[in-house]
Amino acid sequence: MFDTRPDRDGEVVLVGRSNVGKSTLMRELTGHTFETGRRPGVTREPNHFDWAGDDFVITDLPGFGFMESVPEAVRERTKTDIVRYIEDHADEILVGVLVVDGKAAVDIIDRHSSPDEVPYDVEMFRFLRDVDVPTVVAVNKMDKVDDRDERLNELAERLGLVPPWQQWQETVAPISAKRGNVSALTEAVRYHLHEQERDDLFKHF
Ligand SMILES: Nc1nc2c(ncn2[C@@H]2O[C@H](COP(=O)(O)OP(=O)(O)O)[C@@H](O)[C@H]2O)c(=O)[nH]1
Ligand SMILES: [Mg+2]
Repeated sequence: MFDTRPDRDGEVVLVGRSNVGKSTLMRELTGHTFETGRRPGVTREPNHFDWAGDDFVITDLPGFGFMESVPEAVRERTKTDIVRYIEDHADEILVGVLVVDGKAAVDIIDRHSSPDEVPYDVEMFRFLRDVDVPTVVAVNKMDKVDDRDERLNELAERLGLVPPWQQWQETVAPISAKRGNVSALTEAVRYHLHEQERDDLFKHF
């Protein structure tokens, strides 16, 4: 599994639950159409997109999560594969983009919070930071959210980021991939690229 990665030194990864809009975002960032909204949770291979002559790749990791059609064992294996991929390539990964559904994320996090369970999105956010991958949470589907600031503050708080969310614009990026409104994300990604002296990659964002 996961042996399809092109040999590139710089990488941005998208990670998140199934159906949050990773493939739609990938299309928005690359101009290339990937399969969206079909057989969610079933695709287990990453989608890589790279450019001839550029030492850079964007990777859409397989969706993890809540589809009932996906057996528990497959879900666990997918999660393990994702974690291992990120660990193996942490040195090359310039930015990790955790994509969440802005309408559903807080409810899902709360439903899975208990003394012995850390919700997947929170766990993945902490993991990315633990392995020193600069992380941006792309809060997608904001076109469906009415109480924007309230939702974003709640989400920030669940991630351990003290509200107001506006203090965290390098980390919390409200977007609508489907509507082509991703500028908050591209600005946050550029911030982290700049921090790593990779302004040469701005042309992709
Ligand atoms: N309303 C809305 N729907 C979106 C947005 N982005 C993606 N979707 C829809 O969410 C569904 C899942 O998208 P997809 O990109 O396949 O998600 P993935 O499983 O994370 O790759 C599709 O029906 C998309 O059209 C968005 O910004 N707003
Ligand atoms: Mg997808």
